[in-house]
Amino acid sequence: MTGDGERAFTQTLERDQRVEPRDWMPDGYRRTMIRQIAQHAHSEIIGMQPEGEWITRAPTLRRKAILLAKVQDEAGHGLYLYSAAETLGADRGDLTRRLIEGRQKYSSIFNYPTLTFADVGVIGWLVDGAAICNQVPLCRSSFGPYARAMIRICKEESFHQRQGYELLMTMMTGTPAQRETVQDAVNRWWWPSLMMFGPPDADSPNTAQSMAWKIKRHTNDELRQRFVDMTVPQAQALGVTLPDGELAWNAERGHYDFGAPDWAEFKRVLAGDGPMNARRIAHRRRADADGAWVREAAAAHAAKQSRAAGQARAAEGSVPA
Ligand code: BYC
Repeated sequence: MTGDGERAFTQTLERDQRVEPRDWMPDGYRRTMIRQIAQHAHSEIIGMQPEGEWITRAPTLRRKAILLAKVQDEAGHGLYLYSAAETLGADRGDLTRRLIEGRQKYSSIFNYPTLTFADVGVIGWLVDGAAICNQVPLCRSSFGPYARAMIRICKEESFHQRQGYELLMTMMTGTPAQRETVQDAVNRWWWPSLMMFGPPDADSPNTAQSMAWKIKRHTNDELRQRFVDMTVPQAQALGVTLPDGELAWNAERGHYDFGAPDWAEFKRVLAGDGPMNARRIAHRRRADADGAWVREAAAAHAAKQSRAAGQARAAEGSVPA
């Protein structure tokens, strides 16, 4: 049976079709998919915090409405992704426990503080821009529920990126102080945005296998390069400087050359020692505890409904013909 399943799995990948939850799959494939989808879901949920802090301080009603919609979208993304992980047999409560106990990761980018409203614009432009670069190829990822979730997520991320860029454009046509605020935010978020793509290929333990399984379609370095190439002209149009002295067009390669992020900092952030790690996890832990009664009530209601449905079925069955 495993032999047939394995052959079918290999054929699915060769034909560039999707692996579905009930199909046979290697244990390692299932584990990798649960790991990546869970980390992705956690990132969406934790990722609500940095911008969420600005909802009550948005400068106009229009900006507040946009920001509220964006942060709600991130919650939705987290929920589709937890559902996708559940199709592989993962338990949502267990995944949340692993997150709040520091046993599962979320994106390094959300461990930096949002100091001004310009950070909201820069997160939309750079962070959502990086997320789009990374996630558009994931729409062709080999695991069906993940690939399909990604299609909708990418559509929403495009709106997020546009709203960020539009906010920055507005600030850049404002006062000198507003322009400085934008530049300061760009300086702080540029390098962490490049780190979102993961470690350099030579230090990425999962890339080779994930590419062979067609979970990942490009390596971390390929996507990082794509992001830099896409972003430089946007920075020029905006009138901001990207804080990298080594950034230069390389005509021979047909790409921008750029400097190396501080990988020691990346490792520190992943190990839990970034500027905001402790706050992000403490907040998530509090939200989980505050929501416990809602989950208990929903579970009790579902149990009651299913008991009532069972009794109705039994009563129907006992009616003489
Ligand atoms: N941060 O072998 P590698 C959003 C981990 S949210 C933390 O290259 P892989 C948004 C990696 O997981 C969108 N950890 O791994 C939300 C692995 O961990 P393990 C977030 C990182 O998986 C709100 C280890 O390091 N996007 O858009 O082949 C507001 C070795 O790395 C990071 C996703 O989650 C990192 N930056 O490739 C605004 C995308 N990088 O094995 C916006 C989905 C690496 O120790 N994920 N690690 O458990 C992926 O595409 C891939 O998992 C990665 C890493 C490219 C991130």
